[in-house]
Amino acid sequence: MKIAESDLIINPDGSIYHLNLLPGDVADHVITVGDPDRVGEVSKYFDKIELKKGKREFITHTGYVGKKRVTVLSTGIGTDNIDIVFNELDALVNIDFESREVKKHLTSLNIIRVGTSGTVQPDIPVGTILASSYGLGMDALMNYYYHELTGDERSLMDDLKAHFGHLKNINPYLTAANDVLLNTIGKDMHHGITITAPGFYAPQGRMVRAKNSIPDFISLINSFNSNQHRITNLEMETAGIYALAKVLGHKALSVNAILASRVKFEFSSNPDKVVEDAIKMVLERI
Ligand code: R1P
Repeated sequence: MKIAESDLIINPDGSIYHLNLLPGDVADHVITVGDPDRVGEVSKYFDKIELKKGKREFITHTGYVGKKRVTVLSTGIGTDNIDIVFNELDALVNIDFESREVKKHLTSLNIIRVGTSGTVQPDIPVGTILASSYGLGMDALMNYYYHELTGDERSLMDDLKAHFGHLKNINPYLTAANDVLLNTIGKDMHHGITITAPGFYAPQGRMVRAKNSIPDFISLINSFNSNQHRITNLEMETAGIYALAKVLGHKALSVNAILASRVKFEFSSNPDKVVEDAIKMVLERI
């Protein structure tokens, strides 16, 4: 079936609407980062850079790490941006832009987020590199997609719903990391459930001046425990990445550089070094 011009917008030069990329510009291994300035911090380790493109907050560099072709792309902040990036990345590899039809042979990308995050557990220090075993979305993105849970996800979700059930206006969604990526790239890292929040301040339990509607949010989060699964950290993209990757048939892993401890009230004295450690670890293992 032909996809309408209004549903899949292709620019006059044949590139996809927001990412400004042509089919062929994207490698099978994609690293996503929130901050556009972090794209160069990743690609400086490439042995060869093949292309640099961008539009708005979506900056892309594609090149080679050894013989492996890798794309690094900035998403900006939040799952609203993840909606755009994941649908457009998928279209670039799985839709024929000439016929506007889905290709017969689909490509499954390996997508690794390298982002920053705050821990909610006292035994996870600032400076830790943590791989998200699950993404728990407190945002609304997956209310708009058909999203089925596996057996494991369903039983964990039942316990999470019991724990967070009193938050009537929030409809959380849960997706597991890709197992293979978790056990290769995420090997030897801390693992845990990552909460994806729809904001940075009250949605992550911070209070500056406006009053929070959910009291003791961090205690509510870090007291959850179900069969050794606990919530380890907070950020703003992982759950959307895991859920949309699954819906679209891609593999995803979120690697978090822990810059803040929300229980020890600390922030890293050298955040760039923590992020650099995470970047190097991912590039060595990709
Ligand atoms: C908030 O400061 C931003 O930092 C984290 C959050 O997920 C959010 O995007 O990740 P990045 O450092 O990858 O942007």
